Amino acid sequence: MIEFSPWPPELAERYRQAGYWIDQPLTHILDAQMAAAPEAEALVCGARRFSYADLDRMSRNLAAHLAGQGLGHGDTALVQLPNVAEFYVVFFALLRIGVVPVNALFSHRRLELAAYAQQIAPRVVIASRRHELFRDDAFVDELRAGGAQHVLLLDEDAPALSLAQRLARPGALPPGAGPTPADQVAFFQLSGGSTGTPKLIPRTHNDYDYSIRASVEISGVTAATRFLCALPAAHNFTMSSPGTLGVFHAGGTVVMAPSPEPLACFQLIADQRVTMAALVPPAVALWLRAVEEDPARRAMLDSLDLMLVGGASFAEATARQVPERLGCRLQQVFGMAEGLVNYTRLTDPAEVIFTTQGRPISPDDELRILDEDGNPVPDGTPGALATRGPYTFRGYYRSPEHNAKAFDAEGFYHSGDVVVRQGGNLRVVGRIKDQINRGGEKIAAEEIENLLLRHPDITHAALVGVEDSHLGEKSCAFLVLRDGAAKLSPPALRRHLLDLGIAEYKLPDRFRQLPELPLTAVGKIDKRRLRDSLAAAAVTA
Ligand code: OOB
Repeated sequence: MIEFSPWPPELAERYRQAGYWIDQPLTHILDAQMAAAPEAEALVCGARRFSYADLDRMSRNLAAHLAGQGLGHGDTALVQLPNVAEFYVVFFALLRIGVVPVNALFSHRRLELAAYAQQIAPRVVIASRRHELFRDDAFVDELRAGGAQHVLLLDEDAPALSLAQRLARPGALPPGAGPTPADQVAFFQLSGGSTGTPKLIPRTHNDYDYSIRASVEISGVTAATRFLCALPAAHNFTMSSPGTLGVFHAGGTVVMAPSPEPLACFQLIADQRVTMAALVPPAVALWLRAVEEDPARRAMLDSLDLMLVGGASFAEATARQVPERLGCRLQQVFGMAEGLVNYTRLTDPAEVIFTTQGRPISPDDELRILDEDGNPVPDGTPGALATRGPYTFRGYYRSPEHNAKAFDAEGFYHSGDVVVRQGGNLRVVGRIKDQINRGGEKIAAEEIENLLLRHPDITHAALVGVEDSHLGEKSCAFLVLRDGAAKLSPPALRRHLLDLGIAEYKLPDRFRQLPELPLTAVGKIDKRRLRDSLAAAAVTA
């Protein structure tokens, strides 16, 4: 079994009593559709269409192959696939035999994948030759040296390595193969992070399944829903809020889009009669602009009924434009891979939908909004969010030190968000975690600072967020160089970071070199002053 921090027995008991945890593995999502409507359309991916029966058959073929190789409970997999149907085939195949995957984002590069591999020691690797890391066999060989025995690749010709061949070759599951128990880890979600290394979030079948079922209700997903999967498939928003798994749960159809780029998405919406989409705020802005540029495009969005927006702060003025310009309803989502998800409800008054990020999924989501001394603040006053509940995790994988800081004695997870509660709804108004939210993509400042410090000429580094009209926030790295070192150019600094293998979205947008970094009274780097200096420079510029 994969270790994780369990809920205390009395809470587990309560979540079962209340009907949240129903002790079914996530594979039940597929089994239920196989019983109800196997020929219904599950997925559209480019020119390919997959029924639930196709999805089930291919995932069983792969599961049978892997189980036949001796893989099962206690094993892990590192998966990196783009937005393609195979993402779900692989996910269900691994769940089917109790192999626990980490689904890396397709934008992740060597550093992120190596960090995940180091933490889970995967026996299985499933990736795509279209990704630069897998274009040749160097990284695969490294993973093999670390214990990965089974490698399957998409867009690969060699039969031994070809994922496509494995999905097509019929196989039967050996007796005894099955998912992990529902109260155990099903897979790992990825944390946006605020620490030096990317952290993993164990999610159990029970907790994840509940968040999916409840989200399906809240967003009104049905078998008639046709959902556009345009954000990265592996992200928690895309997977479960209510996301692709929510759509499968309801028997609807997922339409894969390679990215949220508006014109390609509009065409898919028109061709595939998409009814529901999920976007981060900068993508919404691009969609609005595309309609503004050519109002005739609005007709392409005819079938679109509901747009979910989350992942980063969504300006009220932009929110108000969604129904007007895109012709669909809006639902705001404030969630986290760690668990807690808040939604505005479809029946809420317009003011609530435009000006808040909604309220939690569950009556048993316990929220505390705390001042600097850890005391609850009154409604209407900003405070730090802490939460526990039936689908909020209880600890990062193998990270006792960080867990000691992220959780309090009562098991509340401190998300690092600053929120205001008003009339039962939350507004996200700030952040105390050392993270930059670059249009929904999260950057842990410490991770980038550590990598900058690996440059021989850099002695101090601090990464801070800078306001940005499109992305909400961009990143700026403040650097102090070794005495006598020549100034470093931004391209050279980016090259240094890329050579270390980070995802491109984590590259600082700006660099500033200073003789020294300002310190607080206790001698920590004063990031507030750094941020203020940028804001002041923007005003005078
Ligand atoms: C979602 O998940 P993550 O894990 O990438 O990021 C979580 C963090 C939150 O702690 C918060 O800082 C920020 O992203 N965030 C928002 C937000 N939604 C997320 N900040 C302001 N307004 C919002 N609406 O981002 C995620 C997971 C599930 C559903 C939706 C988003």
